[in-house]
Amino acid sequence: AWLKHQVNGFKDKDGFEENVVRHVETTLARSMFNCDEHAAYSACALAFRDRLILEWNRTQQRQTFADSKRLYYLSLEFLMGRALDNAMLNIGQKDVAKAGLAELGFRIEDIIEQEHDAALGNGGLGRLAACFLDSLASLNLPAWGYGLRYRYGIFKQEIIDGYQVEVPDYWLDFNPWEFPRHDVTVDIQFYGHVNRTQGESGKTTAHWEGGEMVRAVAFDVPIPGYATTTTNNLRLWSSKAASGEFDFQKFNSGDYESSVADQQRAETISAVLYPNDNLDRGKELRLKQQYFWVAASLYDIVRRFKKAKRAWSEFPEQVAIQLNDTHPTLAIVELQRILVDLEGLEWDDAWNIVVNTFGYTNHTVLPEALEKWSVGLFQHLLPRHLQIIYDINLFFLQTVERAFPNDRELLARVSIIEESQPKMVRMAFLAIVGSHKVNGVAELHSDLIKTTIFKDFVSIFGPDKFTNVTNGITPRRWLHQANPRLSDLIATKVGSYDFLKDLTKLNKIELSVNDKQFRKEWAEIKLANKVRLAKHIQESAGVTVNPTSLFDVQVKRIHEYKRQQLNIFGVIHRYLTLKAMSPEERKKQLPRVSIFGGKAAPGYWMAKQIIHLINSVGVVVNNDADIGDLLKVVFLEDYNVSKAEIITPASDISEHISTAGTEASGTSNMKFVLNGGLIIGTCDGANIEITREIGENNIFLFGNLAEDVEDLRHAHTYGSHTIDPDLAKVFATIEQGVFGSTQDFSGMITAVRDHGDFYLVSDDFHSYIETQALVDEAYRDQEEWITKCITSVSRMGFFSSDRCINEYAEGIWNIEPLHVERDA
Ligand code: 26W
Repeated sequence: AWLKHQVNGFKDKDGFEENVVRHVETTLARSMFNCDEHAAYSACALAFRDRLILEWNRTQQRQTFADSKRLYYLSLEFLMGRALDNAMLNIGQKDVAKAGLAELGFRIEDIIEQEHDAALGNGGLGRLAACFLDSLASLNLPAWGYGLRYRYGIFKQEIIDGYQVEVPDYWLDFNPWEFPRHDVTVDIQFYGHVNRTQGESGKTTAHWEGGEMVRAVAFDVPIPGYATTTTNNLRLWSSKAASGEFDFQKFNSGDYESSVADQQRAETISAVLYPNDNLDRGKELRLKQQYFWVAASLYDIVRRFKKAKRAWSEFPEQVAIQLNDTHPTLAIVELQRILVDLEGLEWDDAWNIVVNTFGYTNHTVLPEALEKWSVGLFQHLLPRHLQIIYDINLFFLQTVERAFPNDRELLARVSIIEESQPKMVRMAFLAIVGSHKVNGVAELHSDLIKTTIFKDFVSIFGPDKFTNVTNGITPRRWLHQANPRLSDLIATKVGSYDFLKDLTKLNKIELSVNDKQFRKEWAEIKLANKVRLAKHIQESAGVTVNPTSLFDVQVKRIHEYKRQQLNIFGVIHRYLTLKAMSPEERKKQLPRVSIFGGKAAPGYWMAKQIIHLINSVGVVVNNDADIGDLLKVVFLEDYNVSKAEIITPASDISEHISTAGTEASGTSNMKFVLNGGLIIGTCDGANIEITREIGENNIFLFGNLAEDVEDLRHAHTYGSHTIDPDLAKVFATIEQGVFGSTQDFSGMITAVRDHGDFYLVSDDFHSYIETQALVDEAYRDQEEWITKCITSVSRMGFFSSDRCINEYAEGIWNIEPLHVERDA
C-alpha cells in the first residue's frame, strides 16, 4: 500500500547519483573533483526538487480536474526550517540518498547540515503554519499556503559578552527549494483616492484611482506529503517595482540614482520579517506588507475560481480561506471590494460570500498583541478599504442595535472603530465580523477568548460561531526526522511506521512498558541524544556538561509572560542552596544542566535583560569549583528549527511555565513529550490537555490557576504585596553584585517587587521550587522515570497536527481529501 502512494523517485542509488552528478556538472558548473559539501548539498537538493516538481504538477492537475473545494491558508509567517531531510523522508528515499552520497564520498548528516534554515517566522504561530502544510499534504487535502518571501527572515542571534546581538539573516543566496514564477505577477495599488460614478440604473460605483503600484512576483515552494504523491504548494510573494514605476524617463535623462531608489523602495515591502512576537508596533510598512500579500493572494484565488466559470454564489463552496491570526484580516475587506467594486455584486450578496469564505484563528489574548491601525494611516494608504470598513461596521452595528436596543455601551465596546484619539481600526473585531468561524488553539484559550476579549461577540453571534481546535505538531519532523532512533524503536513495537500517519497507534507501545530490552534501548537512545546535545553545547557555548545529568530545557521566544525570569531565579535559588551545603551533603545532590535558548525582540529591553542575567549566572555557576557538575547553566545561541531538532530529543524535563491564562497553547510542550521528555508546567494552554491525555502522574504541574490571576493582580496593586522569602534572597544575591552589574538586572527585580508583579513570579515561586524538588526526586528513580516517559509517549496521539487539520477540514473548511492512486 505504501508503494502505491510513493513519489516516482529515483530507481536506486545509481539513479540518484547520476542525477546528483548531472546537477554538479551542469546546474552548478563544477567538476566532481571540485565538489565540496555545500555543492553536494545543492546538487542533492536539486535532484530531489526535480522529483517533487513532477509530483507537484500532477497534484495541481488532479486538483484542477477534480474541481473540488480548496483551502487557502494565509499566514504572514511560515517557519519551515530545513527542507532536504524532510523531503527525503516524506518521499521515502533517505536510504537511497544515504547510499548514493556515501559512494560519492559524503556522509548524509554532513550534507543535511549544509542547508540554511528557512526562518520566515518568529515562533509558535509560524511553526504551526509549517506543521499544518505538512499535514495538509500528508492527508491529501487540496490546499495552498500563501505568504511573503522575505529577503531577511528572523535575525540571527549572537551572544557577545552575555548580550544578544542581532545579525541579518541573508538566506536567499542559493535556495533550491523555490521556483520563481516570473509569469505569475500581480500589480498592487497603494495610496490614491476614491471616485464615484453613477450608472444608468442610478447605482453608484466606487473607483479607487491614482496612487502607486508595486508588483508582486510569485515564488512557489513544493510541499511533499508523507508517503503520498500529493505535493502541495506554498506560494510566497516577492515585491518589485511595477514596470511603469521604474521610471525610464528618469533613467534615460541620467537620473539613474533616483530610478534605482524607486526600485529599492518597492523591494522594501518584502525585505524583512518583523521580529516582534506578541507585540503590535503599528508600523506603516507592516500594514503595507499585509495588504501587498493579501491583495496578491486574493487576486490569485479569484483568478483560479473564475476559470471554472461558476456563479459567484458558489465561491464559498469552492474556496475556504483561513486567517492565521489577524495579520491577513484585510483579505475580508479586499474580497468585499473585488465583489462589489470590480464584479458589480450587491453589497449583501457579496458580504454573504465573504463571511462564508473566511475563518479566523486567534493565537493570543495579550492586549499588546491585538492589532490596531489608525484610521488616518488607513485613509492615506488604503482609502477605499477604509470606506468599506466603515460600511461593514455600520451594518454590523445596526444589527447589534436591533438585537440589543438602547445599549450604547455595547455598541461602543464592539465597534470595529475604536473612538479613541486617534481613532483606530480593531482588526480582531473585523476578523470576527467577517468570518463564519472563530477558533482558539487550546481548550482553555478558546474558553478564555469567549469569556474575556470576545465576550460581547458571543452574545451577539451566539456561541456556535466560536470553537476550539487544539494545536498539533507533525510527527514526521518532530519524531521521525528529529529522533530517528526512537522512531525506529517505536516501529518495532507498533509493527510498522503507520504511527507516523495515525499517531494514535503510539498507544501500542504501552503494552511494552515493562519489556526490559525495550526500556534499555529507550534509555540508551535518550542518553545518545543527550551526548549529541552535550557536544553541541561544548562547541557552541564552550561549556562542558555531563550527559548523565538531568537536562532541564526552556527554549522559546524570550517574553515576560513565558517567565524565563522565574526559571533563572529558580536556578539562582538552587545555586544558593548548593553553596550553603556541606561537601558531604552536596555529594548526595542530583546534577542538573539548565539549558536556555530563544530570541528577544530587538526592542524588548526586559527580554534582553533576562538573556543577560542567564548568561551572567552561567559564568559564575559554571566556574564555581564548589559546584562542579551539580549545576551548569547554558544559553544556546540562535535557537531555531534545526537546533530544536537537536535539543528536543535530548531533554529530560522541559519548562512550560507561563503565567496561567497567557500562553494560548504552546506547541513545543507537545514536541518534548513526544520525544520522551517530561514537563514541568503551569495549568496553561495545551499543558492542560497534555495532562488529560498522559495522566497527572506523568506531569509536574504547579502554580496559580488562570481563574485566580485577576484577583492576585488586584491584590498586588491595592493590597500589601510581600515577596516570597526565598525569592527575596535571590534578589539580595543579585543586588550584591554576585552576577556582575547590579544595575543591569534591577529592572527584572523591580518589576516583581515594586511594579505589581504582573506575571505573578513571586506568587508562583514557592510552588515552582517545591515542584522542581519533586522532579529531582522522581529522576532519582530511573525505572519509574522511564515508565512515565514511555507511558506519556504512548498517549500523545491526540497532538498530531493531522488530528488538528482533520478538525479544521470537517468543522470549518468543509474540504475533503483527494484520493491518489499512482498508475505505476
Ligand atoms: C502583531 C504582532 C504579533 C506577532 C505575532 C502578534 C501576535 C503574534 C503571534 C500570534 C504570536 C504567536 O506566535 N502566538 C503563539 O501561537 C502559537 C500557535 O498557536 C501558540 O502555541 C502560542 O501559545 C502562542 O503564543
